Amino acid sequence: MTTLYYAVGACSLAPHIVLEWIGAPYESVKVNYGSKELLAVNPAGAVPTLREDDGWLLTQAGAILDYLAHKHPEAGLSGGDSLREKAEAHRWSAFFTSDLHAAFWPIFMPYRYTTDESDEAKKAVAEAGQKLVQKQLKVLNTHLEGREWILDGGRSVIDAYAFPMIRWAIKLLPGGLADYPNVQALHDRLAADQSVQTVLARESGK
Ligand SMILES: N[C@@H](CCC(=O)N[C@@H](CS)C(=O)NCC(=O)O)C(=O)O
Repeated sequence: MTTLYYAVGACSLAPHIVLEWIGAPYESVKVNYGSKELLAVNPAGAVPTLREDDGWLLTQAGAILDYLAHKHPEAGLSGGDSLREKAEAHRWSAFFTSDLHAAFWPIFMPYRYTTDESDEAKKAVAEAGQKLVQKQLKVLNTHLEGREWILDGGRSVIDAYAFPMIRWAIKLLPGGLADYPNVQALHDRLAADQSVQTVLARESGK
């Protein structure tokens, strides 16, 4: 059985949702960052990490999502198979990994971005992160104008990838998603999904 190592509130929520959408049997294992259990499967001590029955391990959210979409073509979550559709899926996967996810790091872990240990310095780093997040949300909001899902091929792993980050934005931005109505609409569409609710309940221990 496929096993997903996840942490509560982390980006691992994305492959967790995708596994639920796919509907094939899987196991999800809750771990703590840097724990012995997690380090045994991912030397970076980070989630998500995926393990297959034969011991094969895969890290990096974008790679895991792409793998799951293509391992289960019957679920129709790849966003399409034409050359350009595949390129668009890679484009948005890279956007979430490198642009939006990375923009949250200074907010979550400001101490990694300054050698100044004062609270003021860390606050300034976090504020810079917020500006960066807003910049990337604007890109996503513009793209979503008139669209139901991020890719032309319909609901895909990329929408699941967006979901944890949109939740972080709601929680961490002073104005929430007020300036990003299309992002809010995508969030609401996903939040209304039964599989998404199942995973959120599991992750929060309900
Ligand atoms: N580039 C990696 C980043 C994974 C990552 O850093 N995940 C966070 C949770 S969202 C984590 O495990 N952080 C723990 C840490 O950095 O120590 C990916 O996209 O999978």
